[in-house]
Parts: sequence; structure tokens; C-alpha cells
Amino acid sequence: MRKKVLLISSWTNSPYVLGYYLSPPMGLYRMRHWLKGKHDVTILDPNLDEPLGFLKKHERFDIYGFCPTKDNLHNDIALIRFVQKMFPESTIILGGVEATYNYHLFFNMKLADYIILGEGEKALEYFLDGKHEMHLPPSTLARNYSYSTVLTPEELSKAANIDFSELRIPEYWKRNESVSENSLSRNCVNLYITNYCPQGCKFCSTTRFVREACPSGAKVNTIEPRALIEIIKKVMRQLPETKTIYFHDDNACHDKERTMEWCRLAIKENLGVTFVATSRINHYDDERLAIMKEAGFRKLSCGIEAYSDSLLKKIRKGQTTKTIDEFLKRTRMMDMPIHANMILCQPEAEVDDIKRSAEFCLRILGDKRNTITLEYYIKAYAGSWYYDNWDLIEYTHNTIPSIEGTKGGQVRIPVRFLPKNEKVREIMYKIDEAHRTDEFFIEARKGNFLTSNLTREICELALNEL
Ligand code: B12
Ligand code: SF4
Repeated sequence: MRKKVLLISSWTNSPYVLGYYLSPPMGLYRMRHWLKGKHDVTILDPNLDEPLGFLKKHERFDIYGFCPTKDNLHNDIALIRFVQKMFPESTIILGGVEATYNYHLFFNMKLADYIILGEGEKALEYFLDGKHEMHLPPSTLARNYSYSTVLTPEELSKAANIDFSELRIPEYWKRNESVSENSLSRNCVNLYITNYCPQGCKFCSTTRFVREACPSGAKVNTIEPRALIEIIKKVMRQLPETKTIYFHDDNACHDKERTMEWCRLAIKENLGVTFVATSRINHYDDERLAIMKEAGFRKLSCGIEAYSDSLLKKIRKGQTTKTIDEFLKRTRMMDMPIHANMILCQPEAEVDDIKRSAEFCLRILGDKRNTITLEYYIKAYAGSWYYDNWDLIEYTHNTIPSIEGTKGGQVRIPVRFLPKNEKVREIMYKIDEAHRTDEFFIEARKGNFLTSNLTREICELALNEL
């Protein structure tokens, strides 16, 4: 039977672009596209529409699907409770990364009827088709009881081929304007062309995301090259002011053959847009780099995380300072700027690691076209190795707002993994203090800002403290 579904993106509840530029909730749009013709799916994006007014204005939906995130958990919980109060006869489902890893919390707080793990397209379709009955007694937990819901490359191509004119992307471009002098984000459309990262870095939750839902089904799938070219052409037709397509995956260039093939096709078709991708540094080899440059890539984003062999080994990053240096040499020879992601005061960092990483950042920033997002500590997200194994986790309590009489209260949020080394911890606290008291940080973080604008000062501060 046809169902009326509302999918609701995480509620930041702030008019500012805080640390990252914003983009529409592509996962929710992908699910809507997947279900087109079968169910009526509406998207509520609280970044653009005030959610309470929206919910009151619209008739009841059969299903309300939320995508909570840790950073906005208090707001997301408040909104779920508001929907529970307004529409008690509707079904509430949750999905996405936070719901997948933290399902106990949502069930314990009675915030969900069902939780869908991993990729949502096929899982939500099966759910709406009523195929969710497991026919197991409630006292049983089963690991491998169901169909795989991981998308194949063909299905990924279908899922990503959405109607971009429905995404209200120009509204996001407008919202991002104040931070988009950084050329990465100017008139940018995010695309996702892979599904998974098998690396398993200790601080990252990505590797377990698909495995959590489908233990046997996890391997890296990449969109078919011809299908990708058609999607890019569609973006350019529907949003002709697009300047950059950003493949915001973790591993966009993982598949060498497919990357080279779609780049060849892009050169032939002359698509009139530039590209940025996020991928591991070993994916940017000489051959791929040469053709990517010719296809219109203007920046490469990558996770460097630390410039210290011992620390890179501890966090299971699968790269060394030698492979990082070789990557930098390749990109310099190709005249290709980079955006690097770094983490300074890591749980297992020693003082010398801080020195090496901070000096590395300053060296990279010597080329003005390069940018670095430097997190000075690791945020404690569920799903990562540290989350399950590290004993030094800092928590806070966030206040859940009461909306028109709904239950409020507090929710405990894991903030960050604390470094074991005392001196490293001290440096981290000094940086905290500077964020509170130093004029540069106060000014820089007043309204809209990008984290990458703070990198140089954080490094200098850390080096001064050594
Ligand atoms: C690209 C990206 C961004 C982009 C775009 C985000 C956006 N609006 O779509 C930008 C840079 C804007 C961004 C911002 C932020 N991000 Co971000 N982001 C990512 C990244 C790399 C990919 C997400 C993505 O779009 N994937 C592709 C789409 C197709 O998949 P998806 O969104 O996961 O959706 C699928 C499934 O999850 C599922 N699903 C999702 N929701 C629902 C809901 C229902 C009901 C169902 C059934 C299924 C379902 O089905 C979808 C289709 O398969 C992930 C890491 C990762 N690998 O997942 C982090 C990640 C999601 N981001 C994260 C965070 C913390 C943030 C910020 C809060 C950072 C900050 N401090 O500002 C902000 C929040 C912005 C906001 N308002 O929500 C965390 C979330 C952690 C957590 N546990 O909550 C992640 C996991 C990274 C991490 N570990 O740090 N992010
Ligand atoms: S940090 Fe990057 S390479 Fe490591 S597991 Fe996460 S997505 Fe994969």
C-alpha cells in the first residue's frame, strides 16, 4: 500500500555555518528518489524550513523518518518528541550514522518504533512494503537473518541519479556565501559515488557503517563511469551555475579503472565544471592524477591526520610520512593544490607527534592554495574503535528543549577522546582556553566560519606550548 512518508534531516537550529559549509541532506533525497512512484516521500530540511511551522502546516504522515546526528542530538530528540505528541498514531523510524551506532539510546528513550541500519534505500523500501517482520521470538537476536541492503554499483548509479532541481541547492549556496571565498565551496554540488571504506582507522566510524547492517555485504562499490557522466550532465542542465562538483565520499577515487574511465569520458564531453574529490592519498597515483588534472580537478582532499610514523601506525591509518611526502611531491609536480584533514591532540599522541604534525601543517600552508582542516582533538563518535575501547572519554550534558509542553531534560553526549599523555592533554586544554579568551579565536568563531581558517593559529599556539 502507498505510504505517506516525511524524512527529516538533523536539526542544527543555528543560522550560522559553524565550522563546515552546509549542503542538502543527500541521503534523504536519495531515498526519496529510490521510492518515487511507489510511496509519497516529502523532505523536511530544518536548515531551510522552520520545522515546527512545517509540521503544523502539513497533514499527518504515516511515517516520520529522522536522521539524528550526535552534535544536534538534543534538538533532534526534541523534534521527535514533538512529532510523537502531535501524531501519536504515526510510526517513527530513525536511520543514518548516529541511529545505526547508538540504537540502544533511542530505544531506551522511547524515541523510535523502528531503527534502520546502514544504507537506507532498499532497507526503507522493504520496510514500507511490510517486509520487516522477522518471525523470530523477541528473545532472539540474529546476525544474518535478512536480505542484504547494500547497493550494488548499478543500484548506486540509480540511487544517485536524483532530480537536482528539487534539492534547493541555490538556497544553500546563498547560506554558504559568507564562507565560500574559500574556493572549495563556491557554487558547489556534493556527489557520492562510492559506498564504503574498509580501512578501519581507529578514530573513524565509517568502516562499520555498512557492516553493522549487512555483515557479509561490505565491499567498496563505485558508480558506473557512463552513469556518472550522465549524472554530472544532469547537474549542469538543472543547475547551470554550478562551478564545482565535490565528490564528498571518503574514497571517491578508490577504483582506479573506473576513475580513469569517467575522467576520460569527462574530457571527451567537456562538461564545463571543475572537480574536487576526497580519497586516500594512495588513490592519487601518477596515472590517476594526470588524467584527473586533465578532466578538470582543481583540488584534492585527503586525510593525512598526523605526520608521525609511530602515531600513524597506532591509529591504523595505513600510510607513512614517506608515502605522505611522495604524495605531496606528486601533487606539486602536477601543480595540484590539496586540502588535508589533520588531528592534533590525538588520544595516543606523544609531544613529539604534536610538534611534527603542527610543523607539517605550517609547511603545507606555505603554499597559499593549500588548506587544512585541523581538528585539535578527536570527537567521540559512536562506531569508532576508540569509542568502544578508550577509557578516557569526556562527556557533557545537553539540554533537550521542551517544545509546547513536550518532555525536555538532559541527554549525555560523548564529546571527545582525551589524550593519555599529560603534556598533550595540557596543550589541548590550552587550545580550549584560547578559544574562550583569545581575541583571534573569539572573533573568528563569532558567526559563520570554517574550521580551516583556524589551523595556522592552533599550530602556532601548540608549538609555543612545547
Ligand atoms: C558529506 C558529509 C557532510 C557534508 C554534507 C552533509 C549533508 N548535509 O548531507 C557537510 C560538510 C555539510 C557535513 C556537515 C556535518 N557533518 Co558530516 N559527513 C559527511 C560524510 C562524509 C558523508 C555523508 C553523506 O552524505 N553520505 C552519503 C549519503 C548518501 O549517505 P547518508 O547521508 O549516510 O544517508 C544514507 C544512510 O545513512 C541512510 N539514512 C540516513 N538518514 C536516514 C534516515 C532514515 C529515516 C533512514 C531510514 C535511513 C537514513 O540512508 C541514506 C541513503 O543510503 C559523513 C561520513 C560518512 N562517511 O557517512 C559525515 C558525517 C555524517 N558528518 C558528521 C558530522 C558530525 C557533521 C557535522 C555535525 C559537523 C559539524 N560539527 O558541523 C555537520 C552537520 C551538518 C548537519 N546539519 O547535519 C558525522 C556524524 C556523526 C554522528 N554520529 O552524528 C559523520 C558520520 C562524520 C564523522 N564521523 O565525523 N557533513
Ligand atoms: S578516516 Fe578515512 S581512511 Fe580511515 S576509515 Fe575513515 S574514511 Fe576510511
